[in-house]
Amino acid sequence: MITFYNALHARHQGKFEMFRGNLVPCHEVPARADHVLAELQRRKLGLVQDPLDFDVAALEAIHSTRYLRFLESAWDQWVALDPANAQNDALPSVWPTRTFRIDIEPQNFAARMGLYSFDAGSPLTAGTWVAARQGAHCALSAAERVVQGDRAAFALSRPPGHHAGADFFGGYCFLNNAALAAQHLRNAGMDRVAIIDVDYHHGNGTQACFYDRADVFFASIHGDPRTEYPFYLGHADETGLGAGADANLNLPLPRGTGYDEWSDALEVALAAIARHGAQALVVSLGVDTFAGDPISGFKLQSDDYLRMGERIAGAKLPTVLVFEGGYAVQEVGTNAVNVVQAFAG
Ligand code: OKP
Ligand code: ZN
Repeated sequence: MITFYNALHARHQGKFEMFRGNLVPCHEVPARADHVLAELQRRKLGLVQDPLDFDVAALEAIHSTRYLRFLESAWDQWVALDPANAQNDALPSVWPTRTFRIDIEPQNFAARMGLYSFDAGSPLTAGTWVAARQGAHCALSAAERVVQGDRAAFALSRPPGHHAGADFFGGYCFLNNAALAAQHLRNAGMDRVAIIDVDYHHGNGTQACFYDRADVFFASIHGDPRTEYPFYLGHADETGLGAGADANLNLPLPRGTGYDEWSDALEVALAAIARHGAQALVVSLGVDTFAGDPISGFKLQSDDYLRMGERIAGAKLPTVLVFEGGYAVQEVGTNAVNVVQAFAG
């Protein structure tokens, strides 16, 4: 299977995220994607290519124009506040919660950061826009390959995407790569598309993008949001809205879940996707379900990712695999590439 690799990913390199009152080193580091690339090449799993170029309209299919304009210019605005800011990442510190207005874009930069984000764990850096845009182009390129008839394609994009919404970043995510891929498949004439999100964390951004739509089915298997990030979305009773009623399936599982129970949820998700009649599948491929992951709570072993890839391939749908989380840096290559390899058979 072909891989579209974001060779610009390391331009996004956050220093610190907020954790229990301290700034601690980021978990979402460039070495993650480097390890996945090295493992793909070691196993000779097919061509690795740069993505195609897309214009901003391809991103506007999912993201709001004012959010994209903000992301593109945010670093320059941050440095314009004070040249010394160039040494620091930009992190939000104030947010419009309930009762506040979000229709007026504030002139103050910190206030705009808060308007367009939902956590203080996702530093915006000098290269964030360039890296995130190239990562999104990887997802769009992989979707285009599937449109052209490939059985599957892998988008090795970094930073991840599934927490990013139409107009907000958070959870290390800026542009929603999986949502962009799904929308690209729709625009190319596939009437029904499904997304399966196997990252440890609920894909709140992806869910929100398609929550009121019947044409894109979203299924997610994740740590129960009552205890796990992103906390405020991902419960089992979120089944879709309006035309999207019954086109959203959340399968939250408790901390400590291993592959036996996890794979039961996978069966439920794949059965629902088959019932939906999807013509293509997008996989939000996070491997932070691994037992050794430093920020997650499931107990999958490296071999389980082989079974996962084989089983997802068994859905027999043209498939776009999009890299998401996975923070056990030494094992992330093995685990992600196990899925890719087993999928390819
Ligand atoms: C991104 B993806 C850890 C706090 C959690 C956010 C996690 C974002 C995960 N100290 N911070 O892999 O879904
Ligand atoms: Zn995750």
